[in-house]
Amino acid sequence: GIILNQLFFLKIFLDAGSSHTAMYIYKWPADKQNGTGVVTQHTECHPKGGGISSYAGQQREAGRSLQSCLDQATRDIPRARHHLTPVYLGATAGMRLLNISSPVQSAQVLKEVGRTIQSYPFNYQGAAILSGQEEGAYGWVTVNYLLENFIKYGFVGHWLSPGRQTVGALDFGGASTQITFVTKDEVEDKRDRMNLRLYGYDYSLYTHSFLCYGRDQVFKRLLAHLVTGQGHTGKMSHPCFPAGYNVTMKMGALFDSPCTVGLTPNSGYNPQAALSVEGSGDYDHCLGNMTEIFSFHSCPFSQCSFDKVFQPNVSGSFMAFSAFFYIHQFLQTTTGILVATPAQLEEAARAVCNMSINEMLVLAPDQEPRLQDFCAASVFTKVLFTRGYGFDEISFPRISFQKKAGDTSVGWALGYMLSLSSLLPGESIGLRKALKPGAWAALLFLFALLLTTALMYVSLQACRGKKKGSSDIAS
Ligand SMILES: *[C@@H]1O[C@H](CO)[C@@H](O)[C@H](O)[C@H]1NC(C)=O
Ligand SMILES: *[C@@H]1O[C@H](CO)[C@@H](O)[C@H](O)[C@H]1NC(C)=O
Ligand SMILES: *[C@@H]1O[C@H](CO)[C@@H](O)[C@H](O)[C@H]1NC(C)=O
Ligand SMILES: *[C@@H]1O[C@H](CO)[C@@H](O)[C@H](O)[C@H]1NC(C)=O
Ligand SMILES: *[C@@H]1O[C@H](CO)[C@@H](O)[C@H](O)[C@H]1NC(C)=O
Ligand SMILES: CC(=O)N[C@H]1CO[C@H](CO)[C@@H](O)[C@@H]1O
Repeated sequence: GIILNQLFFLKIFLDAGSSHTAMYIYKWPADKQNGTGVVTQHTECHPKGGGISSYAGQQREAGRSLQSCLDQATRDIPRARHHLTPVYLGATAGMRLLNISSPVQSAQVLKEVGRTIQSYPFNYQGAAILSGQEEGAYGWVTVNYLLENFIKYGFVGHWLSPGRQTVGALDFGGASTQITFVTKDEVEDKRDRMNLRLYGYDYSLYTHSFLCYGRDQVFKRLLAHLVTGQGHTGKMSHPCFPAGYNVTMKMGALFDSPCTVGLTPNSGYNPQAALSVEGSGDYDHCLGNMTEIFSFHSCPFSQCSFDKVFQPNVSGSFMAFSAFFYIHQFLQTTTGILVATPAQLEEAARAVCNMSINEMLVLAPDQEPRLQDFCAASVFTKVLFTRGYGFDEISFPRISFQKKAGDTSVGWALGYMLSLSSLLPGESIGLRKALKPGAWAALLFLFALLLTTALMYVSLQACRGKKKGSSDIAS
Protein backbone atom coordinates (compact mmCIF):
# COMPACT_ATOMS: atom_id res chain seq x y z
CA GLY A 1 0.00 0.00 0.00
CA ILE A 2 0.91 3.64 -0.33
CA ILE A 3 1.25 5.81 2.72
CA LEU A 4 -1.52 8.35 2.97
CA ASN A 5 -2.04 10.56 5.93
CA GLN A 6 -5.48 11.33 7.29
CA LEU A 7 -5.59 14.72 5.60
CA PHE A 8 -6.51 13.35 2.18
CA PHE A 9 -9.85 12.36 0.72
CA LEU A 10 -9.94 9.48 -1.75
CA LYS A 11 -12.44 8.44 -4.38
CA ILE A 12 -12.43 5.43 -6.72
CA PHE A 13 -13.78 5.91 -10.19
CA LEU A 14 -14.37 3.23 -12.82
CA ASP A 15 -14.50 4.57 -16.37
CA ALA A 16 -16.31 1.86 -18.31
CA GLY A 17 -15.45 2.76 -21.90
CA SER A 18 -16.56 0.79 -24.92
CA SER A 19 -13.22 -0.86 -25.59
CA HIS A 20 -11.81 -1.05 -22.07
CA THR A 21 -12.38 -0.10 -18.46
CA ALA A 22 -10.00 2.09 -16.48
CA MET A 23 -9.94 2.60 -12.74
CA TYR A 24 -8.71 5.87 -11.28
CA ILE A 25 -8.20 6.69 -7.63
CA TYR A 26 -8.34 10.44 -7.04
CA LYS A 27 -7.14 12.24 -3.96
CA TRP A 28 -7.27 15.75 -2.61
CA PRO A 29 -6.36 17.49 0.62
CA ALA A 30 -9.16 17.48 3.16
CA ASP A 31 -8.79 21.16 3.97
CA LYS A 32 -9.26 22.36 0.39
CA GLN A 33 -12.29 20.38 -0.55
CA ASN A 34 -13.77 23.03 -2.79
CA GLY A 35 -10.58 24.33 -4.35
CA THR A 36 -9.37 23.96 -7.88
CA GLY A 37 -6.25 22.28 -9.11
CA VAL A 38 -6.04 20.29 -5.91
CA VAL A 39 -7.56 16.99 -7.02
CA THR A 40 -4.92 14.70 -8.45
CA GLN A 41 -4.78 11.16 -9.61
CA HIS A 42 -3.40 8.87 -6.95
CA THR A 43 -3.19 5.66 -8.99
CA GLU A 44 -4.74 4.11 -12.08
CA CYS A 45 -5.39 0.56 -13.22
CA HIS A 46 -6.24 -0.97 -16.59
CA PRO A 47 -7.69 -4.48 -16.41
CA LYS A 48 -7.19 -6.94 -19.26
CA GLY A 49 -10.08 -7.65 -21.59
CA GLY A 50 -12.70 -5.58 -23.35
CA GLY A 51 -15.18 -3.00 -22.14
CA ILE A 52 -18.11 -4.15 -19.99
CA SER A 53 -20.48 -3.91 -22.98
CA SER A 54 -18.45 -6.61 -24.76
CA TYR A 55 -19.70 -9.07 -22.11
CA ALA A 56 -23.34 -8.75 -23.19
CA GLY A 57 -25.08 -12.03 -22.40
CA GLN A 58 -22.18 -13.12 -20.14
CA GLN A 59 -22.59 -10.47 -17.46
CA ARG A 60 -20.76 -12.56 -14.84
CA GLU A 61 -17.62 -11.99 -16.88
CA ALA A 62 -18.28 -8.24 -16.96
CA GLY A 63 -18.16 -8.18 -13.17
CA ARG A 64 -15.15 -10.46 -13.05
CA SER A 65 -13.26 -8.21 -15.47
CA LEU A 66 -13.11 -5.49 -12.81
CA GLN A 67 -11.75 -7.68 -10.02
CA SER A 68 -8.04 -7.23 -10.69
CA CYS A 69 -8.36 -3.45 -10.40
CA LEU A 70 -10.65 -3.53 -7.38
CA ASP A 71 -8.14 -5.89 -5.74
CA GLN A 72 -5.46 -3.32 -6.46
CA ALA A 73 -7.61 -0.61 -4.88
CA THR A 74 -7.91 -2.67 -1.69
CA ARG A 75 -4.12 -2.76 -1.55
CA ASP A 76 -3.60 0.91 -2.54
CA ILE A 77 -5.99 2.26 0.07
CA PRO A 78 -5.27 1.71 3.77
CA ARG A 79 -7.68 -0.82 5.27
CA ALA A 80 -9.03 1.63 7.82
CA ARG A 81 -10.16 3.91 4.99
CA HIS A 82 -11.90 1.28 2.85
CA HIS A 83 -15.46 1.78 4.07
CA LEU A 84 -15.04 5.58 3.87
CA THR A 85 -13.96 5.53 0.24
CA PRO A 86 -16.75 6.06 -2.31
CA VAL A 87 -16.65 4.09 -5.56
CA TYR A 88 -18.55 5.00 -8.73
CA LEU A 89 -18.87 3.46 -12.16
CA GLY A 90 -19.73 5.50 -15.24
CA ALA A 91 -20.26 3.85 -18.61
CA THR A 92 -20.24 5.56 -21.99
CA ALA A 93 -21.02 4.91 -25.65
CA GLY A 94 -20.41 1.14 -25.63
CA MET A 95 -23.21 0.77 -23.10
CA ARG A 96 -25.34 3.39 -24.87
CA LEU A 97 -25.18 1.17 -27.96
CA LEU A 98 -25.95 -1.98 -25.96
CA ASN A 99 -28.90 -0.17 -24.37
CA ILE A 100 -30.16 0.46 -27.92
CA SER A 101 -29.62 -3.07 -29.26
CA SER A 102 -30.57 -4.90 -26.06
CA PRO A 103 -31.87 -2.92 -23.06
CA VAL A 104 -32.23 -6.18 -21.12
CA GLN A 105 -28.59 -7.19 -21.56
CA SER A 106 -27.41 -3.68 -20.77
CA ALA A 107 -29.38 -3.68 -17.50
CA GLN A 108 -27.99 -7.14 -16.65
CA VAL A 109 -24.42 -6.01 -17.24
CA LEU A 110 -24.86 -2.90 -15.07
CA LYS A 111 -26.48 -4.93 -12.32
CA GLU A 112 -23.77 -7.57 -12.30
CA VAL A 113 -21.02 -4.98 -12.34
CA GLY A 114 -22.71 -3.27 -9.39
CA ARG A 115 -22.90 -6.58 -7.55
CA THR A 116 -19.18 -7.17 -8.03
CA ILE A 117 -18.25 -3.70 -6.77
CA GLN A 118 -20.47 -4.17 -3.72
CA SER A 119 -18.61 -7.33 -2.79
CA TYR A 120 -15.67 -5.03 -1.94
CA PRO A 121 -15.48 -3.06 1.31
CA PHE A 122 -15.81 0.36 -0.34
CA ASN A 123 -18.77 2.72 -0.22
CA TYR A 124 -20.64 1.93 -3.46
CA GLN A 125 -22.34 4.95 -5.03
CA GLY A 126 -23.91 3.37 -8.08
CA ALA A 127 -23.31 2.67 -11.77
CA ALA A 128 -24.78 4.78 -14.53
CA ILE A 129 -24.66 5.27 -18.30
CA LEU A 130 -23.70 8.84 -19.17
CA SER A 131 -25.43 10.65 -21.99
CA GLY A 132 -23.26 11.87 -24.87
CA GLN A 133 -23.84 15.43 -23.75
CA GLU A 134 -22.61 14.66 -20.23
CA GLU A 135 -19.59 12.83 -21.58
CA GLY A 136 -18.64 15.86 -23.69
CA ALA A 137 -19.22 18.41 -20.95
CA TYR A 138 -17.31 16.46 -18.27
CA GLY A 139 -14.35 16.08 -20.62
CA TRP A 140 -14.34 19.86 -21.02
CA VAL A 141 -14.55 20.34 -17.23
CA THR A 142 -11.58 17.98 -16.76
CA VAL A 143 -9.42 19.79 -19.32
CA ASN A 144 -10.06 23.23 -17.87
CA TYR A 145 -9.84 22.09 -14.25
CA LEU A 146 -6.42 20.55 -14.89
CA LEU A 147 -5.24 23.67 -16.73
CA GLU A 148 -6.51 25.78 -13.79
CA ASN A 149 -8.59 27.87 -16.15
CA PHE A 150 -11.44 28.26 -13.69
CA ILE A 151 -9.62 29.80 -10.77
CA LYS A 152 -6.21 29.74 -9.20
CA TYR A 153 -5.11 30.09 -5.62
CA GLY A 154 -3.04 33.26 -5.51
CA PHE A 155 0.09 33.96 -3.51
CA VAL A 156 -1.64 36.66 -1.50
CA GLY A 157 -4.22 34.24 -0.23
CA HIS A 158 -7.21 34.92 -2.42
CA TRP A 159 -8.86 32.77 -5.01
CA LEU A 160 -8.02 34.52 -8.23
CA SER A 161 -10.19 34.29 -11.23
CA PRO A 162 -7.51 34.24 -13.90
CA GLY A 163 -10.05 35.46 -16.46
CA ARG A 164 -8.49 33.00 -18.83
CA GLN A 165 -10.00 31.68 -21.97
CA THR A 166 -11.16 28.13 -21.57
CA VAL A 167 -9.94 25.34 -23.83
CA GLY A 168 -12.24 23.20 -25.95
CA ALA A 169 -12.22 19.41 -25.63
CA LEU A 170 -11.93 16.81 -28.41
CA ASP A 171 -12.42 13.22 -27.25
CA PHE A 172 -12.21 10.06 -29.37
CA GLY A 173 -13.46 6.87 -27.75
CA GLY A 174 -14.20 3.41 -29.08
CA ALA A 175 -17.86 4.06 -29.94
CA SER A 176 -18.31 7.85 -29.98
CA THR A 177 -16.44 11.11 -30.43
CA GLN A 178 -17.16 14.39 -28.62
CA ILE A 179 -16.53 18.06 -29.34
CA THR A 180 -17.13 20.69 -26.63
CA PHE A 181 -16.20 24.36 -26.50
CA VAL A 182 -17.36 27.71 -25.19
CA THR A 183 -19.08 29.78 -27.84
CA LYS A 184 -20.47 33.31 -28.07
CA ASP A 185 -22.62 32.31 -31.04
CA GLU A 186 -26.17 31.12 -30.75
CA VAL A 187 -26.44 27.33 -30.38
CA GLU A 188 -29.33 26.70 -32.74
CA ASP A 189 -30.06 23.16 -31.54
CA LYS A 190 -30.85 23.29 -27.84
CA ARG A 191 -29.80 19.64 -27.35
CA ASP A 192 -26.22 20.76 -28.02
CA ARG A 193 -26.32 23.66 -25.61
CA MET A 194 -25.15 23.42 -22.03
CA ASN A 195 -24.84 26.22 -19.51
CA LEU A 196 -22.55 25.71 -16.56
CA ARG A 197 -21.96 27.97 -13.61
CA LEU A 198 -18.60 27.27 -12.00
CA TYR A 199 -16.90 29.32 -9.31
CA GLY A 200 -19.36 32.14 -9.89
CA TYR A 201 -18.85 32.30 -13.66
CA ASP A 202 -21.24 31.30 -16.40
CA TYR A 203 -20.02 29.22 -19.31
CA SER A 204 -22.11 28.71 -22.40
CA LEU A 205 -21.02 25.46 -24.01
CA TYR A 206 -21.62 23.85 -27.34
CA THR A 207 -21.26 20.09 -26.99
CA HIS A 208 -22.05 17.22 -29.31
CA SER A 209 -21.34 13.51 -29.08
CA PHE A 210 -21.38 11.57 -32.34
CA LEU A 211 -22.46 8.01 -31.60
CA CYS A 212 -20.98 5.47 -34.08
CA TYR A 213 -18.04 7.82 -34.72
CA GLY A 214 -15.75 6.17 -32.16
CA ARG A 215 -12.71 4.28 -33.46
CA ASP A 216 -14.07 0.74 -33.47
CA GLN A 217 -17.45 1.72 -34.90
CA VAL A 218 -15.81 3.85 -37.61
CA PHE A 219 -13.68 0.87 -38.70
CA LYS A 220 -16.76 -1.34 -38.76
CA ARG A 221 -18.82 1.17 -40.72
CA LEU A 222 -16.01 1.71 -43.20
CA LEU A 223 -15.65 -2.00 -43.84
CA ALA A 224 -19.42 -2.42 -44.16
CA HIS A 225 -19.44 0.49 -46.63
CA LEU A 226 -16.66 -1.15 -48.67
CA VAL A 227 -18.51 -4.47 -48.69
CA THR A 228 -21.62 -2.68 -49.94
CA GLY A 229 -19.58 -1.00 -52.67
CA GLN A 230 -17.65 -4.08 -53.80
CA GLY A 231 -20.38 -6.67 -53.40
CA HIS A 232 -20.23 -9.38 -50.74
CA THR A 233 -18.36 -11.96 -52.74
CA GLY A 234 -16.21 -13.08 -49.83
CA LYS A 235 -13.12 -11.24 -51.07
CA MET A 236 -12.41 -7.55 -51.01
CA SER A 237 -9.72 -4.92 -51.16
CA HIS A 238 -9.42 -2.37 -48.33
CA PRO A 239 -7.73 0.94 -49.27
CA CYS A 240 -7.18 1.99 -45.61
CA PHE A 241 -5.44 -1.23 -44.60
CA PRO A 242 -1.71 -1.25 -45.35
CA ALA A 243 -0.35 -3.25 -48.26
CA GLY A 244 0.73 -6.72 -47.11
CA TYR A 245 -2.00 -6.94 -44.47
CA ASN A 246 -4.72 -9.59 -44.96
CA VAL A 247 -7.44 -10.55 -42.55
CA THR A 248 -10.36 -12.96 -42.65
CA MET A 249 -13.53 -12.51 -40.63
CA LYS A 250 -17.12 -13.65 -40.50
CA MET A 251 -19.50 -11.50 -42.52
CA GLY A 252 -21.88 -11.43 -39.54
CA ALA A 253 -19.28 -9.68 -37.34
CA LEU A 254 -19.66 -6.62 -39.54
CA PHE A 255 -23.36 -6.11 -39.14
CA ASP A 256 -23.81 -6.92 -35.44
CA SER A 257 -23.78 -3.30 -34.23
CA PRO A 258 -26.57 -0.70 -34.26
CA CYS A 259 -24.07 1.45 -36.22
CA THR A 260 -23.95 -0.98 -39.18
CA VAL A 261 -27.15 -2.98 -38.97
CA GLY A 262 -28.77 -0.62 -41.50
CA LEU A 263 -26.11 -1.54 -44.08
CA THR A 264 -26.82 -5.30 -43.94
CA PRO A 265 -27.15 -6.57 -47.50
CA ASN A 266 -30.74 -7.64 -48.03
CA SER A 267 -30.16 -10.51 -50.45
CA GLY A 268 -27.68 -13.35 -50.71
CA TYR A 269 -26.17 -12.51 -47.35
CA ASN A 270 -24.85 -15.27 -45.11
CA PRO A 271 -23.63 -14.10 -41.69
CA GLN A 272 -21.49 -17.26 -41.33
CA ALA A 273 -19.68 -16.71 -44.65
CA ALA A 274 -16.00 -15.80 -44.47
CA LEU A 275 -14.89 -12.41 -45.70
CA SER A 276 -11.25 -12.08 -46.66
CA VAL A 277 -9.93 -8.56 -46.72
CA GLU A 278 -6.69 -7.49 -48.37
CA GLY A 279 -5.03 -4.16 -47.65
CA SER A 280 -4.09 -1.94 -50.60
CA GLY A 281 -2.78 1.12 -48.70
CA ASP A 282 -4.25 3.67 -51.06
CA TYR A 283 -4.62 7.10 -49.45
CA ASP A 284 -6.93 8.61 -52.08
CA HIS A 285 -9.34 5.69 -52.12
CA CYS A 286 -9.23 5.56 -48.34
CA LEU A 287 -10.07 9.26 -48.13
CA GLY A 288 -12.86 8.86 -50.69
CA ASN A 289 -14.50 5.99 -48.83
CA MET A 290 -13.98 7.54 -45.40
CA THR A 291 -15.65 10.75 -46.54
CA GLU A 292 -18.64 8.70 -47.65
CA ILE A 293 -19.37 7.44 -44.14
CA PHE A 294 -20.04 11.06 -43.16
CA SER A 295 -23.00 12.94 -44.53
CA PHE A 296 -22.13 16.48 -45.62
CA HIS A 297 -25.29 17.40 -47.46
CA SER A 298 -28.51 18.92 -46.21
CA CYS A 299 -28.41 20.96 -43.02
CA PRO A 300 -31.57 22.07 -41.23
CA PHE A 301 -29.66 24.89 -39.46
CA SER A 302 -27.64 27.90 -40.61
CA GLN A 303 -24.55 25.66 -40.61
CA CYS A 304 -23.66 22.07 -39.74
CA SER A 305 -20.60 19.98 -39.02
CA PHE A 306 -22.07 16.81 -40.64
CA ASP A 307 -25.00 14.40 -40.33
CA LYS A 308 -27.41 17.37 -39.98
CA VAL A 309 -25.80 18.39 -36.68
CA PHE A 310 -25.59 22.11 -35.93
CA GLN A 311 -22.15 23.48 -35.00
CA PRO A 312 -21.04 27.08 -34.46
CA ASN A 313 -17.57 28.02 -35.79
CA VAL A 314 -14.83 26.55 -33.62
CA SER A 315 -13.13 29.20 -31.50
CA GLY A 316 -10.13 29.36 -29.17
CA SER A 317 -7.66 26.63 -28.24
CA PHE A 318 -8.50 22.94 -27.99
CA MET A 319 -7.10 19.88 -26.31
CA ALA A 320 -7.45 16.61 -28.22
CA PHE A 321 -7.04 13.54 -26.00
CA SER A 322 -7.71 9.78 -25.74
CA ALA A 323 -7.25 8.08 -29.16
CA PHE A 324 -6.54 11.42 -30.89
CA PHE A 325 -3.36 11.66 -28.83
CA TYR A 326 -2.15 8.21 -29.92
CA ILE A 327 -2.91 8.84 -33.60
CA HIS A 328 -1.09 12.18 -33.56
CA GLN A 329 1.88 10.67 -31.76
CA PHE A 330 2.06 7.78 -34.23
CA LEU A 331 1.97 10.18 -37.20
CA GLN A 332 4.73 12.32 -35.69
CA THR A 333 7.05 9.49 -34.74
CA THR A 334 6.71 7.41 -37.92
CA THR A 335 6.83 10.27 -40.45
CA GLY A 336 8.84 12.92 -38.59
CA ILE A 337 6.21 15.48 -39.62
CA LEU A 338 5.11 17.98 -36.95
CA VAL A 339 1.37 17.59 -37.74
CA ALA A 340 0.46 21.12 -36.61
CA THR A 341 -1.47 22.23 -39.72
CA PRO A 342 -4.15 20.62 -41.90
CA ALA A 343 -1.61 20.32 -44.75
CA GLN A 344 0.86 18.53 -42.46
CA LEU A 345 -1.89 16.22 -41.24
CA GLU A 346 -2.68 15.29 -44.82
CA GLU A 347 0.98 14.83 -45.70
CA ALA A 348 1.55 12.57 -42.67
CA ALA A 349 -1.64 10.55 -43.25
CA ARG A 350 -0.67 10.09 -46.90
CA ALA A 351 2.77 8.85 -45.85
CA VAL A 352 1.36 6.42 -43.27
CA CYS A 353 -1.23 5.03 -45.71
CA ASN A 354 1.55 4.48 -48.22
CA MET A 355 3.56 2.32 -45.78
CA SER A 356 3.32 -1.43 -46.04
CA ILE A 357 2.59 -3.37 -42.84
CA ASN A 358 6.24 -4.43 -42.67
CA GLU A 359 7.50 -0.87 -43.02
CA MET A 360 5.20 0.13 -40.14
CA LEU A 361 6.43 -2.75 -38.03
CA VAL A 362 10.01 -1.52 -38.39
CA LEU A 363 9.07 2.06 -37.44
CA ALA A 364 6.69 1.27 -34.57
CA PRO A 365 7.18 -2.29 -33.32
CA ASP A 366 5.50 -1.44 -29.99
CA GLN A 367 2.19 -0.75 -31.79
CA GLU A 368 2.17 -4.19 -33.39
CA PRO A 369 -1.42 -5.33 -32.72
CA ARG A 370 -2.90 -2.02 -33.94
CA LEU A 371 -0.65 -1.06 -36.84
CA GLN A 372 -3.24 -1.83 -39.53
CA ASP A 373 -5.61 0.77 -38.05
CA PHE A 374 -3.46 3.90 -38.20
CA CYS A 375 -4.07 4.78 -41.85
CA ALA A 376 -7.85 4.66 -41.35
CA ALA A 377 -7.64 6.47 -38.00
CA SER A 378 -5.45 9.25 -39.47
CA VAL A 379 -7.68 9.73 -42.49
CA PHE A 380 -10.73 9.76 -40.21
CA THR A 381 -9.10 12.44 -38.02
CA LYS A 382 -8.37 14.52 -41.10
CA VAL A 383 -11.94 14.33 -42.44
CA LEU A 384 -13.48 14.93 -39.00
CA PHE A 385 -11.28 17.88 -38.01
CA THR A 386 -11.02 19.74 -41.29
CA ARG A 387 -14.21 18.99 -43.21
CA GLY A 388 -16.43 18.10 -40.27
CA TYR A 389 -15.52 20.47 -37.45
CA GLY A 390 -14.04 23.09 -39.80
CA PHE A 391 -10.55 23.52 -38.32
CA ASP A 392 -8.41 25.50 -40.79
CA GLU A 393 -4.85 26.86 -41.11
CA ILE A 394 -5.55 29.29 -38.26
CA SER A 395 -7.55 27.17 -35.83
CA PHE A 396 -5.88 23.76 -36.32
CA PRO A 397 -2.49 24.85 -34.90
CA ARG A 398 -4.36 25.76 -31.69
CA ILE A 399 -5.15 22.10 -30.99
CA SER A 400 -2.78 20.44 -28.55
CA PHE A 401 -2.72 16.66 -28.43
CA GLN A 402 -2.33 15.42 -24.88
CA LYS A 403 -2.90 12.31 -22.84
CA LYS A 404 -2.17 13.63 -19.36
CA ALA A 405 -1.88 16.91 -17.52
CA GLY A 406 0.70 16.40 -14.81
CA ASP A 407 0.04 12.89 -13.51
CA THR A 408 -3.66 12.99 -14.22
CA SER A 409 -5.26 11.35 -17.25
CA VAL A 410 -7.40 13.61 -19.39
CA GLY A 411 -10.90 12.23 -19.94
CA TRP A 412 -14.44 12.74 -18.76
CA ALA A 413 -13.93 10.76 -15.53
CA LEU A 414 -12.34 13.48 -13.40
CA GLY A 415 -14.92 16.09 -14.43
CA TYR A 416 -17.73 13.67 -13.60
CA MET A 417 -16.19 12.85 -10.23
CA LEU A 418 -15.76 16.56 -9.42
CA SER A 419 -19.39 17.22 -10.23
CA LEU A 420 -20.71 14.23 -8.30
CA SER A 421 -18.67 15.26 -5.27
CA SER A 422 -19.73 18.94 -5.29
CA LEU A 423 -16.09 19.85 -5.78
CA LEU A 424 -17.04 22.48 -8.34
CA PRO A 425 -18.93 25.18 -6.50
CA GLY A 426 -21.26 27.15 -8.73
CA GLU A 427 -21.22 30.25 -6.58
CA SER A 428 -18.77 32.47 -4.76
CA ILE A 429 -15.07 32.00 -5.06
CA GLY A 430 -13.90 34.12 -2.15
CA LEU A 431 -14.86 31.82 0.70
CA ARG A 432 -12.72 28.78 0.16
CA LYS A 433 -9.41 29.75 1.56
CA ALA A 434 -7.29 27.32 3.46
CA LEU A 435 -6.09 30.09 5.77
CA LYS A 436 -7.60 33.31 7.04
CA PRO A 437 -6.11 36.58 5.69
CA GLY A 438 -4.52 37.29 9.09
CA ALA A 439 -2.76 33.97 9.11
CA TRP A 440 -1.56 34.59 5.57
CA ALA A 441 -0.11 37.97 6.46
CA ALA A 442 1.75 36.43 9.39
CA LEU A 443 3.05 33.61 7.19
CA LEU A 444 4.18 36.04 4.52
CA PHE A 445 6.04 38.09 7.13
CA LEU A 446 7.75 35.01 8.55
CA PHE A 447 8.66 33.85 5.08
CA ALA A 448 10.16 37.23 4.19
CA LEU A 449 12.12 37.23 7.44
CA LEU A 450 13.42 33.74 6.77
CA LEU A 451 14.39 34.66 3.23
CA THR A 452 16.27 37.76 4.35
CA THR A 453 18.11 35.81 7.04
CA ALA A 454 18.99 33.07 4.63
CA LEU A 455 20.25 35.55 2.03
CA MET A 456 22.38 37.36 4.59
CA TYR A 457 23.84 34.05 5.76
CA VAL A 458 24.58 32.92 2.21
CA SER A 459 26.29 36.15 1.25
CA LEU A 460 28.33 36.11 4.47
CA GLN A 461 29.43 32.55 3.70
CA ALA A 462 30.28 33.53 0.14
CA CYS A 463 32.41 36.44 1.37
CA ARG A 464 34.27 34.21 3.77
CA GLY A 465 34.70 31.54 1.10
CA LYS A 466 36.22 34.07 -1.27
CA LYS A 467 38.65 35.36 1.30
CA LYS A 468 39.62 31.84 2.24
CA GLY A 469 39.95 30.85 -1.43
CA SER A 470 42.24 33.77 -2.27
CA SER A 471 44.43 33.15 0.75
CA ASP A 472 44.70 29.49 -0.31
CA ILE A 473 45.99 30.54 -3.72
CA ALA A 474 48.38 33.03 -2.18
CA SER A 475 49.95 30.49 0.12
C1 LIG B 1 -17.88 22.60 -0.34
O1 LIG B 1 -19.05 22.98 -1.04
C2 LIG B 1 -20.22 22.33 -0.62
C3 LIG B 1 -21.37 22.74 -1.50
O2 LIG B 1 -21.06 23.89 -2.24
C4 LIG B 1 -20.48 22.69 0.86
O3 LIG B 1 -21.65 22.03 1.33
C5 LIG B 1 -19.27 22.26 1.68
O4 LIG B 1 -19.43 22.64 3.02
C6 LIG B 1 -18.01 22.88 1.13
N1 LIG B 1 -16.86 22.33 1.86
C7 LIG B 1 -15.86 23.09 2.31
C8 LIG B 1 -14.76 22.38 3.02
O5 LIG B 1 -15.82 24.29 2.16
C1 LIG C 1 -31.55 2.92 -21.73
O1 LIG C 1 -32.26 3.69 -22.68
C2 LIG C 1 -33.55 4.11 -22.25
C3 LIG C 1 -34.23 4.77 -23.41
O2 LIG C 1 -33.44 5.79 -23.96
C4 LIG C 1 -33.38 5.03 -21.04
O3 LIG C 1 -34.64 5.45 -20.58
C5 LIG C 1 -32.65 4.28 -19.94
O4 LIG C 1 -32.41 5.15 -18.86
C6 LIG C 1 -31.33 3.73 -20.45
N1 LIG C 1 -30.73 2.90 -19.42
C7 LIG C 1 -29.73 3.33 -18.64
C8 LIG C 1 -29.24 2.36 -17.64
O5 LIG C 1 -29.24 4.43 -18.75
C1 LIG D 1 -2.82 -11.58 -49.08
O1 LIG D 1 -3.72 -12.11 -50.04
C2 LIG D 1 -3.24 -12.04 -51.37
C3 LIG D 1 -4.31 -12.51 -52.32
O2 LIG D 1 -5.30 -13.22 -51.67
C4 LIG D 1 -1.98 -12.86 -51.52
O3 LIG D 1 -1.47 -12.74 -52.83
C5 LIG D 1 -0.95 -12.31 -50.52
O4 LIG D 1 0.20 -13.12 -50.57
C6 LIG D 1 -1.51 -12.30 -49.11
N1 LIG D 1 -0.56 -11.64 -48.25
C7 LIG D 1 -0.27 -12.06 -47.03
C8 LIG D 1 0.72 -11.24 -46.25
O5 LIG D 1 -0.79 -13.04 -46.54
C1 LIG E 1 -13.42 3.08 -52.29
O1 LIG E 1 -12.46 2.06 -52.32
C2 LIG E 1 -12.51 1.23 -53.48
C3 LIG E 1 -11.50 0.12 -53.31
O2 LIG E 1 -10.23 0.62 -53.13
C4 LIG E 1 -12.25 2.08 -54.71
O3 LIG E 1 -12.39 1.29 -55.88
C5 LIG E 1 -13.24 3.23 -54.76
O4 LIG E 1 -12.91 4.10 -55.84
C6 LIG E 1 -13.19 4.01 -53.47
N1 LIG E 1 -14.19 5.07 -53.45
C7 LIG E 1 -13.86 6.35 -53.44
C8 LIG E 1 -15.01 7.32 -53.44
O5 LIG E 1 -12.72 6.75 -53.38
C1 LIG F 1 -18.03 31.25 -39.45
O1 LIG F 1 -16.97 31.08 -40.38
C2 LIG F 1 -17.33 31.40 -41.72
C3 LIG F 1 -16.16 31.01 -42.60
O2 LIG F 1 -14.94 31.34 -42.02
C4 LIG F 1 -17.68 32.87 -41.79
O3 LIG F 1 -18.05 33.20 -43.12
C5 LIG F 1 -18.84 33.15 -40.85
O4 LIG F 1 -19.13 34.53 -40.82
C6 LIG F 1 -18.50 32.68 -39.44
N1 LIG F 1 -19.70 32.79 -38.62
C7 LIG F 1 -19.73 33.45 -37.46
C8 LIG F 1 -21.03 33.48 -36.74
O5 LIG F 1 -18.75 34.01 -37.00
C1 LIG G 1 3.35 0.50 -50.06
C2 LIG G 1 3.10 1.49 -51.15
O1 LIG G 1 2.00 1.62 -51.63
N1 LIG G 1 4.13 2.25 -51.50
C3 LIG G 1 4.02 3.27 -52.52
C4 LIG G 1 4.33 4.62 -51.93
O2 LIG G 1 4.34 5.60 -52.93
C5 LIG G 1 5.27 5.37 -53.98
C6 LIG G 1 5.17 6.51 -54.96
O3 LIG G 1 5.20 7.73 -54.30
C7 LIG G 1 5.00 4.06 -54.66
O4 LIG G 1 5.99 3.82 -55.63
C8 LIG G 1 5.00 2.96 -53.63
O5 LIG G 1 4.63 1.75 -54.24
